[in-house]
Amino acid sequence: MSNLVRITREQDVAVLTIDNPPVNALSTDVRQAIREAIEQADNDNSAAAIVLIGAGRAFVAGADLHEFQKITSSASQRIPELMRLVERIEDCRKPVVAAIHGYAFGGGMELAMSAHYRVASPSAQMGQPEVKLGIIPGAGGTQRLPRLAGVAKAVEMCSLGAPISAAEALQLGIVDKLMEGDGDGGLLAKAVAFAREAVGKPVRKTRERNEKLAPNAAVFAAARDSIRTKQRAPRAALAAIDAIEAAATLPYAESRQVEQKLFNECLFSDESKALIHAFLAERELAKIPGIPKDVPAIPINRVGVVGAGTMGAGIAMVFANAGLPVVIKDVDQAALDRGLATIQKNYANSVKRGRFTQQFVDERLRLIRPALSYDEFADVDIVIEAVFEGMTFKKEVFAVLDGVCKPGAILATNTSYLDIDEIASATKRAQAVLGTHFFSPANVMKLLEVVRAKATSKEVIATCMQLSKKLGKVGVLVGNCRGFVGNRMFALYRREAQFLVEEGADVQAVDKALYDFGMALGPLSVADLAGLDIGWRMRKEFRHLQKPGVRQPFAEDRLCEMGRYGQKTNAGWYKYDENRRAIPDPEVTAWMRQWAAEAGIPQRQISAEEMVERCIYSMINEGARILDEGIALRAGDIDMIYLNGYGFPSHRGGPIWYADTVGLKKVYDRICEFYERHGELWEPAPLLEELAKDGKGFADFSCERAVPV
Ligand code: 3H9
Repeated sequence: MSNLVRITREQDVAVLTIDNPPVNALSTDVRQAIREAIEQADNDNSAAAIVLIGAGRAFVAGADLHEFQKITSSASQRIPELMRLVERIEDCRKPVVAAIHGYAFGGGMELAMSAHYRVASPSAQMGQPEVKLGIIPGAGGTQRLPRLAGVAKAVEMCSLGAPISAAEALQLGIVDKLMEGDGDGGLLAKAVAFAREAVGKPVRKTRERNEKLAPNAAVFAAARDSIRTKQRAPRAALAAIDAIEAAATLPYAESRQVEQKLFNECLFSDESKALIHAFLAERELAKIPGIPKDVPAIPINRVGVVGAGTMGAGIAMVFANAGLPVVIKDVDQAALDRGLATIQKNYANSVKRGRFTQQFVDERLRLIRPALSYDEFADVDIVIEAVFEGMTFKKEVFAVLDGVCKPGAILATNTSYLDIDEIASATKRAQAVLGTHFFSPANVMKLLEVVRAKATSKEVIATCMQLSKKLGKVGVLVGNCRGFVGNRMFALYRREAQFLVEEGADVQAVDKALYDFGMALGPLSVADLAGLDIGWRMRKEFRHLQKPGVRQPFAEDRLCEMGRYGQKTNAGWYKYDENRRAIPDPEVTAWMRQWAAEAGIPQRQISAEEMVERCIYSMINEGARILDEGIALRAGDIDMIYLNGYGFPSHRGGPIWYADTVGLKKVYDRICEFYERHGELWEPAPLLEELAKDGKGFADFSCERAVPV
C-alpha cells in the first residue's frame, strides 16, 4: 500500500487518510492508492464504515494540475480516470463519510460527493472551480452537484466557479453536518462517530438521488445568456451548463458520458491549456533562484508612503486593507487633504458596491495617518515613495528618507521607469532600496512588479515578495531597466498602435481588433484612460536616447500639443461625453490623414489580423530580449505581469504563452517581414531567432540561463 493513502482503524471504522502535500491533489498515484484502499476497506468484514479524510491543510484541492499540463502537452493524451473511482466509492456496501476541512475543490468535491455522507469543519470551502481553468468537472461533478444542491445552484457553481462556505453547503444539502476541528484536530473523531451512527442504514448513492433534479429550461437559458454576454471565452462555462442539463434530462448512464465528452474537449482546448499555465505560473513566482524560502523576511509592521497623489493614496489603501498602519506624507495640507479625500471616495464606492462593510472601512481609515513631516517615518519598516516622476526629485526624497528612517528600514520607489540604481545611489543603504511598482488604481490592480537593483539584498527581496502576497497582490520579481518588464513591452505595443493609425488605420478599427483578440480595452482607449501626457512627458525626457533616422510615432505627441490628454481633458484619441463615454472624433481622423501626408507616410488598408500581429508581436519580440537579459526570470513571469496588470486575456495565457501557441517559427517569420518593411525597430530578438530556428518555444527556455540582475 502506498504512503499516499493511509488506512488506519478506529475500532470498527476504517479511516482512509489522503496524504499528498501540499493540498492532496489527485494525481494518478493518489487515485490508484484511494482505489486500493477503498477495495481493501470495503472488503474488510471487520470494518463497518469508512471515513475519507485529507492530511494537512485540506481535504483535496482537485485533480493534479501539473499532471493535466503534462497530458495536454504530450502526444499520449491519456486522460486521468476519476469517474470510475468515484462510482466505486459510491458502490461501497458500507457507509462512506467524507470529512472535509480546508478545501474540497474540483475533483476533491467530486470525491466528497461520491461518499454517502459529508461532514465538514465550519471553515471549510467547497466548489467546482474547473471553469476558471477552462474545463468542467470531469468526475461526475455536473451529475452529483445538481442532485445535492439543485439544478440552479449547480449551474451557478459550475459555470462561475466561485467557492461556497461550509455553512452554505449545509444549508444547500451538500453537507450533512458541520463539526468543529480540522483534519486530525477533532474532525476525525467526530466523523468516525458520525459514520458509526450510519451503520446499518441503507447506503444512499448520490447518483440515484433525483429529488432535486427537475429540469428547468428557464434556468439554463438565463445562465447561457448571462455567460455569453459576460465572458470573453465562454466555452467551458457553456459546456458545464450543457452537462448539467444532460444530468437533468437523461438517465445517469448517458449523461455521465456527456460530461466525459465535454470535459475531454475542454481539457484539450487552447483556453484550458492557457488557463492552467496561468495558474501554475502564478505559483512559480515565489520560487526565486538564489533566494531560498528560508531567507528571513524583515518584519513589516509600520508603513510610510511619500506622496498623497492618486498612486500614493491607492498604495496607502492597499496597506491599510491588509491591516497595516500607514503614515502618508505630502508637502502641504492641501495636497494631503486631496489624498485623504481620494481615499475616502474610493472606500465609499467600495461600500456602495458591497465590496467592504462600513465597519471594515472605518477600521481601515483609522490605520491611515496623514503627516507633513518626514520625522513621522522614523519608526516605519518600509517606505513607498510615490512622488512625481523625475530623477532629481526622487533622489532628494531618498536622501532625506535615508537620514530619517531607522537602520534596516526598506526604501522602495513606485517609479514606473526610472533607474533604481541611480535612486539608490542617493542613500547609504543601497541594499535596502528597490522598486515596488504598483499599477493604477493601486487598490484594485493585482500586479506588483518588485524591481531588484544591483545592491538589493536577498532579505529585502524576500520580504517584498512575501509582502505582496499579504497585500493580495501578484508580486513578480523583475530586473532594473527602463520600464522594467510591463511598461517596456507595453511601450512597443502602444507605439505600433500609433503607427497603424499613422499608416491609415481607423482609431476604432485598431481598438476593435485588439479588443476582439481579447484585450480588456483597445490600445488607444487605454492611452486615453491612462493619460496621453504621461507617455509624452517620458518621451521628452528620453528623447536624447532616440537614434536619429529611426521612425518614431508622432500622433500622440501632436494630440498632447493640442491639449488632448485623453479622458482627463475629455479629448484624446476619442472625444468623451459627461459620462466618460468614448465618441469617435472625425477631426482626429482628418488630422491623422493630414499629418501622415505631411510626413510622407503612404496610406493603405490594414487588416485586423495585421493590427493584432503588429501590436502583439512587437511585445513578444521585446519579451524575448527581456528574458535573454534576465530582466524576467521565466517566460511565465512575463505572462503573469500581462494577465494581472495589462488586461491581456487570460484564456490566451499571456503574450509569451500565446507566442508558443501560434508557433515561434511563425511569429519569427512575420517579425522578419515587418523588419524588412519597417526597419530596425523590428529587428528580431536573438533569443527569438535562436528558439525559432531550433524549432523550440519559449517554454523550452530555462531560467538558469537568465542572469539575475
Ligand atoms: C479538477 O479537479 C478537475 C476534476 O474535475 C477532475 C477531472 C478528472 N494541483 O495556491 P497556493 C499546489 S481541476 C497541483 O499557493 P493557497 C500549488 O501549485 C482542479 N498542485 O496556496 C502550490 O504548490 P507549491 C480543480 C496544486 O493556500 C501549493 O499547492 N481545483 C493544486 O493560496 C499551494 O498552492 C482547483 O482549481 C492542484 N490542483 O491556495 C483548485 N492546487 O507550493 C486549485 C494547489 O509547490 N487550487 N496546488 O508552489 C487553488 O485554488 C489553491 O491552490 C488553493 C490553495 C485554494 C487550494
